[in-house]
Amino acid sequence: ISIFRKWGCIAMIKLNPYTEEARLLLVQQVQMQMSEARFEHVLGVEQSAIALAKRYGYSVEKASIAALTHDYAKERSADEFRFIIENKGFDLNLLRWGNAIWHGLVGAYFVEHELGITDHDILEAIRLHTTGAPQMSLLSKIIYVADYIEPGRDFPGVEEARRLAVLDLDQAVAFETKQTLQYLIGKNVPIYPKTIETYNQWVAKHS
Ligand code: DGI
Ligand code: FE
Ligand code: FE
Repeated sequence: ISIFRKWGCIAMIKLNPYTEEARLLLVQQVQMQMSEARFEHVLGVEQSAIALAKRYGYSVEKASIAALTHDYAKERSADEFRFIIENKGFDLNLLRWGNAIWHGLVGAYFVEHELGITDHDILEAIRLHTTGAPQMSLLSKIIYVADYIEPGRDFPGVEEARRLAVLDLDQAVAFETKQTLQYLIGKNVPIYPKTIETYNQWVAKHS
């Protein structure tokens, strides 16, 4: 299975039209890239993202594709990420960070080049799903929030995040940003500058 996951069967899939069959092929490609537990998380994010897309009037299909691919690269090796950063035009400062920051920002590169997904909104949503950003498209907000509130998540604050998500997506983005930053500071880990920019835009009160 590990050899299969590593070398096998990565295929560019035709997602337009996004039929039930096309979705299932994408689901297979994603499943091959990750553990069972992470795959369950991804399906949960898809469920939440579709609900939010319906709630806020966004394409259910694009929400599904972005959700299914948001953690596509999460189990890639550090060496693989480093290779892409060094050779495919990424900011070399990224080398000082790790999987938490790479799997979305650089992970979108794998999604584009291995799965053939070129939709800019989808790729942006993947890139921003961990850190957020001061400016986010509707899809980026949907994926950022869905990742946090999917049914499998269970941590203090998740109920409040779910409540806000149906009420006001921007408030959900702000709540999640504050919670995540507090959590990271509690662990004494370095904060990626974009995470702070997100906080300044969505949470901080400017006088
Ligand atoms: O990939 P998931 O686990 O579904 O969720 P995620 O992509 O939102 O977050 C992945 C990890 O990244 C999570 O443990 C929180 C962490 N993270 C988010 N922002 C930052 C961060 N870690 C560091 N060091 N710095 C950040 O700014
Ligand atoms: Fe992630
Ligand atoms: Fe995720």
